[in-house]
Amino acid sequence: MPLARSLSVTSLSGLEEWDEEFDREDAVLFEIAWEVANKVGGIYTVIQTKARLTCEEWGENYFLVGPYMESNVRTQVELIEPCNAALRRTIDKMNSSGCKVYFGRWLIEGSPYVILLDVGFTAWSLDRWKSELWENCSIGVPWFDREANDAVLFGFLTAWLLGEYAAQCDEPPHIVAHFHEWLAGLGLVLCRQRQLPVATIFTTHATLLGRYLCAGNVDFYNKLAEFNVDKEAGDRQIYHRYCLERAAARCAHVFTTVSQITAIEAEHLLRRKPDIVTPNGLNVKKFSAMHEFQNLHAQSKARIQEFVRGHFYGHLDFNLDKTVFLFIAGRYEFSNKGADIFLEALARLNYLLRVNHSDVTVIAFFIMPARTNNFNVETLKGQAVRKQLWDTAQSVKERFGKKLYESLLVGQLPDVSKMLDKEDFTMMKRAIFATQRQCLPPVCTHNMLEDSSDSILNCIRRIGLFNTAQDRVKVIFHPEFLSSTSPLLPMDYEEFVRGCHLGVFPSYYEPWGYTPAECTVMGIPSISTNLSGFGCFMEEHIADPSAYGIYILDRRYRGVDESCNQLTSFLFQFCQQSRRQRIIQRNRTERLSDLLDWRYLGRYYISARHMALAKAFPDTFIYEPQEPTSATGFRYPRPASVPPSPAHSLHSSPHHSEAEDEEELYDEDLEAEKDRVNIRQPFNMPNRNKNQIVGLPEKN
Ligand code: G6P
Ligand code: 1S3
Repeated sequence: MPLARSLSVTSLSGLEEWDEEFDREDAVLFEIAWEVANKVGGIYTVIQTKARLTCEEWGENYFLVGPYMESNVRTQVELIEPCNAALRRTIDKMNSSGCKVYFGRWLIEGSPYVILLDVGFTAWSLDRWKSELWENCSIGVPWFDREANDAVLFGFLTAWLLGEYAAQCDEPPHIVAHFHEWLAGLGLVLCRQRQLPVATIFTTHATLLGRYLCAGNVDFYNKLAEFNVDKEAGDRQIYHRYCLERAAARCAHVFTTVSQITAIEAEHLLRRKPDIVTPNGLNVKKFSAMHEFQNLHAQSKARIQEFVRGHFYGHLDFNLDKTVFLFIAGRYEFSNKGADIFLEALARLNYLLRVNHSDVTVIAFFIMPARTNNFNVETLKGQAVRKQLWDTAQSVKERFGKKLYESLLVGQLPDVSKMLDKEDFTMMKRAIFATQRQCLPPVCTHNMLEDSSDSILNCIRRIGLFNTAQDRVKVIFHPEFLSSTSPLLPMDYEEFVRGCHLGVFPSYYEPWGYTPAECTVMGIPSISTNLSGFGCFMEEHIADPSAYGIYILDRRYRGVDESCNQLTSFLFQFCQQSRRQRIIQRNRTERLSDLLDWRYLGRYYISARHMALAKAFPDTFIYEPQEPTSATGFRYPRPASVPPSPAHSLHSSPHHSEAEDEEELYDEDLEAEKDRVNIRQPFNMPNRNKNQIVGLPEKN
């Protein structure tokens, strides 16, 4: 029956012509991760967004396996009876042996089946399982590491589940088990050690050592080959976790990671070269109206502007219509996520805008959760003052309207000088007095628990970006994830991103990087780096990324100061764009969405599964590696039209309005749509050295 298909080891090329149908009638797929129905970070997004496509492919034979967390289950999972007899017997057997295993549907797109394992309920087995782990694998897990203890329980339960399921099936099916990240990895190791009939895949989304080393001010990429990995892990007290991760990577039939750059990292730190790179995708929303995303940008921007009106009350001496909103968001890893060089570049941008007498103001948002005890009074007061001004304007308007109406009713034009009376003026003066402020608009929206040692705040203190009137760059640090129920900025993350002009993610350590990818599918330009999986991926597949609003910062060949200058110049260029240029750029950015759609990127997961099946069940599945002769892949060409430069150009008509401008843009964009590259049609590329992995120095 099934197919054979060749793949280069870490290249993304060579899959475009894939059209073979894979017979998976008697195959079952289990996907196992700690973040199934349990949001911790990026892996949740991978699994949640990919579910629809995987369900379409595997139907009733697809099961996600995760930990049972009561609060998550209450809001995200519908518990039901197991969907087939073998699974019912498996779960009954485990439950009657002292486990708590739940079955349900995860209420997300695709409604996949989930099997949830209550690790707390089997904590009584922890010591026994740890001894077994030590005896069989020589991995000792210390009692105080709660996360590692959970990994042990979850691993043993997963292996038990898979073994039991295989035993309960009348006809043994071909089981594929795909494990994500070290927390789920032990299940895989046990499957191999117990010789279960399971094809195993392990995906690492970041290596433990990579994350720790990068956060510690190490010249990571230049020293990759030199690290004494055991010692480094030991020094950081993560040796046992590292052993679990490395064992999973080494035992898997197929080992994958999310980007080429992390593939190299894994090769050095986990001592195994990934068999294939499985980049992260998203569910791309297609609007029936082509420019709906532009309208959404305008609507969301108006809401951010409202917040800014309140936040800067008393200091609104800048033109909001000429204000550009930048943002950085994500896990609070100050230098790994590049918040350090973003702040430094903002200080330099502030200087450049001032000396060039620019009329543009920049507001940079930092959305990174830290320990706080709620919003601060000054920030809340800002929104209250704004509301009061709004209410005053509304009541004066109402009284004005009433007088106007009465005057028209008696057939007279109103005497405008009498339309506002003393009471109205008093009310307005009182409202204006309320906007007087003795302090500067706050840099931080919350009371920070570790204010004096906070990295972002300390950096702001050092570079002096305090939101003064002279500053052309203002900073707002919101140390909490956004929520539509917030009394301060009631917007969810997606709405907020849509309303901004540019996402800035100058990461030093970023295996993939969902934040710039999310910007792209919403048509918002972004800055990423050639040390992030996303940045390298875009660099590889787009001829001129910056023309599409994908700015890729060089953090690989330049020193920190030079990278910072490059970032400053990206930001300064961006600030010089006219509205028309920004609209065109957004159209181009959004055109790249297809590239990040699971409908396309899901193929790499399919390949990984086929490879694993062929390795685990060689009598039934064949995998014939072929050496690729030429690198065929897709590549977005430069945009057909030259970059627009209407900022200084003159219109033939003196009354040419902005609305007319926009209509033209949309016409131009329709034309540009014809250039859209169909990524399913291979686009010829020049030959490329397959072993050269984009994102890292070539080996001598
Ligand atoms: C979208 C809207 C336009 C609006 C523009 C503002 O394109 O459709 O109506 O003028 O956004 O763009 P800007 O880059 O200035 O926020
Ligand atoms: C990891 O999450 P992180 O933000 O800690 O996994 C994500 C999903 O693969 C990835 O996008 C990110 O770069 C990694 O770092």
